Amino acid sequence: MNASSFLIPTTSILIILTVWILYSLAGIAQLAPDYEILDTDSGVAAMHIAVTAPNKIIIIDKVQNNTMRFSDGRPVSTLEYDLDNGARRILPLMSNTFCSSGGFIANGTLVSTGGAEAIPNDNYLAGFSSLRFIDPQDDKCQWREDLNGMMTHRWYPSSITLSDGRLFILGGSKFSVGVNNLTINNPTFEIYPSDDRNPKFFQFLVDTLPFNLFPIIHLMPGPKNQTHLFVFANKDSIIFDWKAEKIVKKLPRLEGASRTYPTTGSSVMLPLRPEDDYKPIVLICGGNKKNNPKSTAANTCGRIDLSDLDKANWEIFAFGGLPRAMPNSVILADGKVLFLNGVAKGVAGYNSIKHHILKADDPVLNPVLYDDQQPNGKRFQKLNPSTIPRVYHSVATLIPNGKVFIAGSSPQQNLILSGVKFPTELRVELFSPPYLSSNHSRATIKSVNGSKKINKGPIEVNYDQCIEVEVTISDQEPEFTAALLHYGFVTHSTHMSQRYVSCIIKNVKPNDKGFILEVVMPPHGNIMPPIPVYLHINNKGVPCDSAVHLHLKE
Ligand SMILES: *[C@@H]1O[C@H](CO)[C@@H](O)[C@H](O)[C@H]1NC(C)=O
Ligand SMILES: *[C@@H]1O[C@H](CO)[C@@H](O)[C@H](O)[C@H]1NC(C)=O
Ligand SMILES: *[C@@H]1O[C@H](CO)[C@@H](O)[C@H](O)[C@H]1NC(C)=O
Ligand SMILES: *[C@@H]1O[C@H](CO)[C@@H](O)[C@H](O)[C@H]1NC(C)=O
Ligand SMILES: *[C@@H]1O[C@H](CO)[C@@H](O)[C@H](O)[C@H]1NC(C)=O
Ligand SMILES: *[C@@H]1O[C@H](CO)[C@@H](O)[C@H](O)[C@H]1NC(C)=O
Ligand SMILES: [Cu+2]
Repeated sequence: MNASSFLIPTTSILIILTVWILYSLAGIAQLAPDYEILDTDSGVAAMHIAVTAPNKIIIIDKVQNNTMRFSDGRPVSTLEYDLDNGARRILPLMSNTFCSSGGFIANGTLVSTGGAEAIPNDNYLAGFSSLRFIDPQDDKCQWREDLNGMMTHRWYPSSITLSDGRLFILGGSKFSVGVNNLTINNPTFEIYPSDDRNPKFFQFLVDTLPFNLFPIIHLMPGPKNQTHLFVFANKDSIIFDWKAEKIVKKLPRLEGASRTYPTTGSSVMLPLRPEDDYKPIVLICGGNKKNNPKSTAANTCGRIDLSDLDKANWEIFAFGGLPRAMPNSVILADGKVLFLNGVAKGVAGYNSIKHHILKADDPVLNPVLYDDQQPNGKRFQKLNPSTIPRVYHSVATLIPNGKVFIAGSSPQQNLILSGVKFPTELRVELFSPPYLSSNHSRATIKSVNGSKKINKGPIEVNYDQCIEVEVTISDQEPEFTAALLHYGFVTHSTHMSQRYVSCIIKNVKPNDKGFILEVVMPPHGNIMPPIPVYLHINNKGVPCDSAVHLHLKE
């Protein structure tokens, strides 16, 4: 071997080593398996999202200068995104969706509720009292709008599907505002559909001013026919009977930070499990003590067990060691909760370029994973960071393959793609939670209740019904669990109607190809409302490769 032929490999090894060291220092090498860029341009900024079919997500923005245009050049504000091939189908709307809520109703229709002022230049009407309907069962579905579908103006309201499959719509203000106040507050609720055209007064949203937009609502799990909701705003919470229109219980204050807009935290109803008698436990994490861009975000969570309302009280503990405002909270296929996105400093609201005001800063790039089955002190695990800051107006949701769809971040009044600290983020990421790097095999669902037509529209199932689920798997000794998930309508850190219900598996029978599982559906609509859901089958905590779309019916 002569000198020069020795030199070349040494040089290339050195280059490779240097590159590797630089990558490792930047933390990029270790990121690779967890995050992938699904798309570089979501077409519209992802302010609101809802999974509407196994491979479809509806993305709703406000009216702004989005990259996706109609043929006449007007900006698009909503579209349907295809997870399989990135196809985007434009969904025209008449009104401005900034910023709305939404949820599914019993017939499977997604309803979007409320919005903001007209944008005459782009030919959009005011959406303050609009209801918008879309039937995702239909491949060519388009929005239908009723501009006066709601009885009042609602900007930054919340919605949740009730046990009877109707939509409960709560609060908001009558016009756009940075912080809610007595003059423009809308302390009422209404239910869709309903013959009653009077909004109902809701004192709690007066008592919780000013940090009470996008209030947190969870459906109490029953018993059957119960009409109770958990409602939280600012630092306070109540159990409210929507039928009797009465407060059932005022719960103790969650001391520390405020947790709703603009001091925004995030909340989930933890997984409901038949073996625990569907014990309702609510978790709320993050927020801020002060409505101040310079204020460090809350580094605590509150957890409250609501199974005995007289004893219910908040347990307060550290939020995985990281302060965070504006987190997203995504319940994963194994029932753990992923908190991601958001900032360590500041609050929700628009930055002002003109006045050099950043409402929020110090993006938190590491998700934290919460496991309620662990003892206090061991519940959180910090995960590898993303490289993409996601501040105000970012979203995330579980999708049927067990990954997490992450999009958005849009903290300026208008779409701005460069020249500012936090430009509008159009990149879409997929995050693979730790369960996807496990070595246990993933099940494949082959049929449900005898039907092989899976994920070609939701399969109807009934409460209490025992359905046969046929799976194949390479594991000879699998340990299955089953759960129904509703992924919810996501905006402003509020994951409306998101719900996880584990299901009893009565029997597992091997057959020639795999196994037949007898899975029992939940008993009634307070456990899981009668809407489209996804059935996830896990093996040793590892999700199946694709959950199956079901529609729970009475
Ligand atoms: C909208 O974006 C286009 C580029 O996509 C730009 O040319 C135009 O000036 C923008 N309009 C406004 C009002 O910001
Ligand atoms: C579901 O109900 C909504 C609202 O009542 C209605 O607009 C829609 O057409 C219905 N969809 C189907 C598929 O029946
Ligand atoms: C409430 O907010 C509106 C909109 O910003 C503002 O015009 C009004 O003066 C405020 N009222 C009070 C009492 O602060
Ligand atoms: C629940 O309500 C339905 C219809 O309103 C009624 O038929 C049923 O008996 C009720 N069940 C219970 C447990 O109260
Ligand atoms: C999976 O298996 C590989 C090779 O056998 C091993 O190196 C790795 O640590 C395993 N991973 C987990 C999460 O158990
Ligand atoms: C499920 O299968 C059972 C037995 O074949 C049948 O009686 C039932 O109607 C099916 N349920 C649905 C919702 O298709
Ligand atoms: Cu907003």
